[in-house]
Amino acid sequence: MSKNEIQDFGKNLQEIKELSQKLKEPLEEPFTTLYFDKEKNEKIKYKGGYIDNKYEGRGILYAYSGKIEYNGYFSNNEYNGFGNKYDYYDEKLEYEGFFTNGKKNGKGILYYYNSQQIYFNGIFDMDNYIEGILYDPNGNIIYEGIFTNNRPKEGKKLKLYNTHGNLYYEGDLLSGQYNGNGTLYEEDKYNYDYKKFSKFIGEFKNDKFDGFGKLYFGKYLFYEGNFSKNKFSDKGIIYYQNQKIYYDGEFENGLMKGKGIKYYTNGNIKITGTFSNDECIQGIYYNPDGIKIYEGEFKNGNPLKSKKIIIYDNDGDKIYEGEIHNGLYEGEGIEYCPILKDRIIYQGKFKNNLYELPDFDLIENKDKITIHNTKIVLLSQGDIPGKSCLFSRLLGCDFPEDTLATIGHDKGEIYYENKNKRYKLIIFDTAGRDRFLSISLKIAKPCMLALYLFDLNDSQGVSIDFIKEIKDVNNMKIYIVGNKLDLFSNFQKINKSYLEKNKNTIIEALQSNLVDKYFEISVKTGEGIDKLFHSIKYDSLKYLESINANSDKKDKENDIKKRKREKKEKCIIY
Ligand SMILES: Nc1nc2c(ncn2[C@@H]2O[C@H](COP(=O)(O)OP(=O)(O)OP(=O)(O)O)[C@@H](O)[C@H]2O)c(=O)[nH]1
Ligand SMILES: [Mg+2]
Repeated sequence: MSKNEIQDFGKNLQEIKELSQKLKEPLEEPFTTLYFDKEKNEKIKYKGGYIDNKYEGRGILYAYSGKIEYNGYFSNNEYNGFGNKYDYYDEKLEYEGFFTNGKKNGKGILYYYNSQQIYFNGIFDMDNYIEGILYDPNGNIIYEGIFTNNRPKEGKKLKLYNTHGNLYYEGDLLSGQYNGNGTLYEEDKYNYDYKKFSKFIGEFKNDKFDGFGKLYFGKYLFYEGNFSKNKFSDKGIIYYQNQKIYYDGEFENGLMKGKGIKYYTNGNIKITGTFSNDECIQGIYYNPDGIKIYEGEFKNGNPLKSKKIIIYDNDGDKIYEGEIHNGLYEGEGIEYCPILKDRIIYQGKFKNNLYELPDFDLIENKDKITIHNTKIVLLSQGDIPGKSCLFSRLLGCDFPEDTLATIGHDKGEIYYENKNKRYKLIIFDTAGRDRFLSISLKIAKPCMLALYLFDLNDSQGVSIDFIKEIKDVNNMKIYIVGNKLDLFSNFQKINKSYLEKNKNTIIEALQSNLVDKYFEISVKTGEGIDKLFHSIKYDSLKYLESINANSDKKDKENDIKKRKREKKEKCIIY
């Protein structure tokens, strides 16, 4: 139908009302009456013309509720010609007009369900509106003209309602589709990807979200940004329900892809990096307090399964760089000193969080002796930091309830295996009181490693001078070991406030290479002991490897072996 043939819809209305009036007249006799239940003859299903078991001519069709569903003309069992169609539940008028084979076709009027005001007055083509006037629930004209897709063909800022009077779209239309700016409400139940959405405000192209827009779930803003064919695209922001930002970054095909930042609900950054398929594949992870914890490539967004990662401690210093699997150091990696920035403790292969121990051939020296033992000493100065307790624990005993001040020294032996070879570690526990120090340093003479213990809680301070004295004994390796970590809360452990007094001295000792490693342990709870023991084994084996490769050193070791045996001995086999 062309524009200049536009109907006078006022006439349309009048004509239809007159035809409907006629339908109020009683049916002409004779007519057939049909029942829902033939036997009981109770509920009438149909009254009217009935030929060859089909509704034919004028008739009234009833719903099982007893209400009229249709009053009008039939042909071949279907609505054909003029008729009034009602809601089968409460007999509210839905449509009055012409039908063809059960479908609205030709002139007709649709009504709002609740108010029974006119919804649409115009012309239908097999149930589709093609031309006419659309009204709002208050009787105001929304649109007058041609329709496409059952919507006005073209218009700006149109408000469209469903027949229940609910607004479902407010905006621009072109070719009967949402095109331009608009707001779509969930009432439409239109076939969109985001089924849970309650409202979209933004740009449309051919019925799809396309361009900039805001998408709401329930009453909350869920997404604000660009869309392409209904999907998040280019740049956008996803919000938490509390309306804080969850993700701010790039999208492709509805998923996070490209550069982006994820946030915690407290507003702090959680991850910044590169995303793919909604997961961060490369970037930096922060804890909720804003402290950097991981940096690298994340497998399926999981930093704990990564090929290339840097792990940071709470001061933002690197503690590990390399491969990690299920949260454990596994594969090639570098471990850094926790208190001295960029100081490498170990570089090489890791398994189960621990570094791989060296393997080498044990050689007999000229006296037919295979050197497989190393000696270490526990030292402290003045303080009673728990040397004897550590000594007991290393020898496999429980944490002792009571300890006596050590007088003189104790000696213990540990056997352990590595790559099918057996090694012995001899440990000397010494007396820490000042008056015994010169004896203790003599005990240290044959040792390749000294553990300089101090009490993290009640320290008299780590002393550079004492470290130098140890070093002067035989240039041995030194670990500084802070004990009694159990006396601190998690909070204190995170900010390491207990280290303040000694941190600079320890850093100085590490930087000047007087000291090799720094550990924090609790002999009482066992925290850090495995790591310490592993490192002792590693340095012992490295030492043995070097003396096995160097006969001079072997002989020297042999001489040391021949010295007189210490009085007290304890032994453990690992
Ligand atoms: N809370 C706590 N107390 C510990 C820990 N380790 C040792 N202690 C306590 O520290 C005190 C001293 O322990 P020792 O092992 O005798 O100290 P020491 O260094 O051998 O002392 P000397 O032999 O006198 O030089 C004891 O009361 C232990 O119970 C620990 O990890 N945590
Ligand atoms: Mg002791």
